[in-house]
Amino acid sequence: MNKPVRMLAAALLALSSTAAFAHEFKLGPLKIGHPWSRATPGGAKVGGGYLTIENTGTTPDRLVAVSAPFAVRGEIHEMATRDGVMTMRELDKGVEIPPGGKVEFKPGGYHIMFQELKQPLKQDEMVKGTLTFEKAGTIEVEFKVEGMGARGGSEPAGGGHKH
Ligand SMILES: [Cu+2]
Repeated sequence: MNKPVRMLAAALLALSSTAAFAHEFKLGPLKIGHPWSRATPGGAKVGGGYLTIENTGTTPDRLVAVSAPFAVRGEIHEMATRDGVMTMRELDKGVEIPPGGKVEFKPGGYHIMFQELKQPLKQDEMVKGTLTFEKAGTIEVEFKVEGMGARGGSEPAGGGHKH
């Protein structure tokens, strides 16, 4: 093996061993990156959903609905700090994905909220969910369930909204 190839192999190995299980879905001009969720304690009624949506097209689209077989319903939420207070609200009209733009759903920002879970989400499982866009239509994706503490460090303690 010559040197550059060996370095590449080492880099790939490092990447795969440090999590970075990245999966992607495509729907028309939309690229949906790494949908993930967090493991829930038994009896939990809500779970979160996170992903990125990139619009490689020339017209805006909009994520308008989310559903999953493991929850009674999915909602699109936004968490934001207003006047120093962390608040959350449901976005009835969904989230616009501008042309050439990329929108990130992550803890502390836009997120999907799975309401009335029918089963706990277990770490390392892949769970199915369906995303519906105003123009591009519907796509089934899989959410990778991460550990309970995954990227949750930025959220307020005791706020009662743990996702
Ligand atoms: Cu929420």
